Amino acid sequence: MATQDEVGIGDFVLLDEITIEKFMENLKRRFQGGKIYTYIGEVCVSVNPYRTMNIYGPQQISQYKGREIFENPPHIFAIADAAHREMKQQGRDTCIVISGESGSGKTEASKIIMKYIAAVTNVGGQQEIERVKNVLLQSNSILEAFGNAKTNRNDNSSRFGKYMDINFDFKGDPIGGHINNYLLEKSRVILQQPGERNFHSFYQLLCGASDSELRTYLLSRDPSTFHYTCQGNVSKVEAISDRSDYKSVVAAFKTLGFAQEETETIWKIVAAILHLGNIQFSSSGDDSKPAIEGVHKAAALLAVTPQDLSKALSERVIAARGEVMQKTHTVSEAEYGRDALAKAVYDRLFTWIVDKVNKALDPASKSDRKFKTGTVIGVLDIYGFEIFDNNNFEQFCINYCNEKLQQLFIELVLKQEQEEYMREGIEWQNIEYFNNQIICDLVEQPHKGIIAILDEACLNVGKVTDEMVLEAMDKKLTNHKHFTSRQLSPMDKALRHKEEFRIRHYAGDVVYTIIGFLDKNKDLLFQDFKRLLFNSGNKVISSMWPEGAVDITKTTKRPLTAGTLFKNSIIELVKILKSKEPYYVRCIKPNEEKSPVLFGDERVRHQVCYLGLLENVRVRRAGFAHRQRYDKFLKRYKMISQFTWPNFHAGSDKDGTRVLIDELRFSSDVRYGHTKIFIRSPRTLFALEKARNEIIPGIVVLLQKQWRGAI
Ligand code: AD9
Ligand code: MG
Repeated sequence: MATQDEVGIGDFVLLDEITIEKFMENLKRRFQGGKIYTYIGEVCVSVNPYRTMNIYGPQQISQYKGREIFENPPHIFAIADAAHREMKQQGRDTCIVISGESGSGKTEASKIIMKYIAAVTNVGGQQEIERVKNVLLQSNSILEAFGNAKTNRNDNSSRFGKYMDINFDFKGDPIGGHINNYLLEKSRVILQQPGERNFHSFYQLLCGASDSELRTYLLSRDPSTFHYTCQGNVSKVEAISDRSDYKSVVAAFKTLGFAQEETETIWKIVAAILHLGNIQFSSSGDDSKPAIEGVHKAAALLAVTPQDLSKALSERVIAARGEVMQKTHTVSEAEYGRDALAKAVYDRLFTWIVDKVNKALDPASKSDRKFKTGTVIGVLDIYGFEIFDNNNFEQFCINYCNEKLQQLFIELVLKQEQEEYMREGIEWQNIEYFNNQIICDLVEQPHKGIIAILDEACLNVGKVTDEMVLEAMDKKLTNHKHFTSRQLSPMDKALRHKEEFRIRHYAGDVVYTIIGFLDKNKDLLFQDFKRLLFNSGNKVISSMWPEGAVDITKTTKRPLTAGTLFKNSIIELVKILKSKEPYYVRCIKPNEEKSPVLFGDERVRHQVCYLGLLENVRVRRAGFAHRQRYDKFLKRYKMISQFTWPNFHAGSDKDGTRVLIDELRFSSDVRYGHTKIFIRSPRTLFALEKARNEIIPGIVVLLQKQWRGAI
């Protein structure tokens, strides 16, 4: 329980009635009263305030440091502290799973958590730990520059998934970390919807670089002169200063130990991509190569010759039965190739940067002292559920990933909780909830799932079109409750075109267009480009493309598709999260207008429902706020009773627990399981803690006296 803070109720478990109306009333009252955090037991519900809150300063840090969740008003610091304390005291890996739709505040929450952990650790002021903390914090500005962008949902939308492990030593100080990144939305490099931007890095370079740097990168300052930064028709975002962000990123590169040559290459690649986007092709007659304009700048920045770049853009080498042949591109094939190159170069750059950040964070890399990696706290901040006017393969992947996280929440918070009551022999009224496993299956099932159907089409050597993939889906998914298409329900008004299909996601219906799915799933890049970049005169660029060294006549195994790779990585992620003690932050977006005052009842209610928050409260409340093994319970509270202090000798730990609870008259609030005590109200726990805190000083004095007497 949170101590009663003045606005509304700090823990939904304590509402007098669990209805959606009461839930909403409390959430709204608290939001309007400036209280953005509310608990459901140990789950923290966070509503995006869309304004700077003065609640993350040193005073709050010391207020929450080392305190139990229920001792203070709700705050994300309490969750961070609990995860840190659990890890330190119990030696268990923990993780903080932050979920919620696009723009609900996940990335901000993850940064607040990291800052808190940095603030409460390294009291001894060790230099190496200070360095690690700096690297951890500053890695954010680099990853956001290259992996975030303005979308129509969020000005600083994460376009990649990020799971970060922070490693701690036995004192609980950070000694390193590791980032896993998930599928970057690379199509944004070449295409932006109206109102959206490319990745921040492009604008940072154009706005932040000095005139002389711009000359090095052969750039003019105006984003509207580049095809890859002008399509959305916005280059400036009010809340973002590209200029100062550029400076922060450059400083962060330094802190993380990127060499000057590496930093320069990174920006050269960004600039080269802008120039690639401006390359034009025109038909120069039947069957001959397309004429190309504007390759020089991109070639210079990539350290390849203009001739080689032109060649790679206008024709490709193919090997059939050991023979090598040239095949000339049409204009549209050449344009496709150019865009594929731009996307691949950016994607590879991003992965390379993440690898470099990981090297700077690697706790094992400090050879002077053999670090043991110790325990970890994982922080998950992934792209939130999103619906746009046009939803493509990327939204399909992002939304699938959110289904998996919801499934994890259901598993750990709703399902296992109820199973534990049964296991422990506690009387229990089952709580119904929507299990989205059926939607996860729709996407990931072998043979019948959407990814499998896509993969099958990609394997086909004949000409397969996106439309044919949709037909295959229609056949295999005819009666699926969560899938439909124009073919299956012609009267459905939401489906405007025959290329569209709809998935009924846990968080709402999304209409996807199948166009581009096949291509993005195959995710091929002509070998010619790989060879070109491997042969770059810039050794940093060359090192990014080792597969360019492969001989064209050597048959290589067909690589896994983008969909399957993503699915595998998310399944792996879920496995990692399941192996740790989870803490949850459930983020809610109060309105679409980014307003600090608007609380859109309908929008919020929708999120509360699909996140399963009400069911969470019901399970928690009909159940028990707290449970603990008898031995642990007795160890912590035995000093409260003269019958159990200093030790209980009259029976088992369970008997001792019972004696203690009876004496304090809490019997009606607890149930005795086979191995654990279950406490219904957090108030009881709070009272136990209070009694313990009052008694401990007296015991310390007593022990000191005894100790002195003994010597
Ligand atoms: V996405 O799925 O990556 O598109 P997020 O990560 O959930 O999304 P983000 O954290 O980026 O959302 O929050 C969106 C914006 O809300 C931020 O840029 C801030 O302007 C604003 N925000 C979110 N949380 C806070 C906060 N605790 N205090 C102040 C906040 N502003
Ligand atoms: Mg984000």
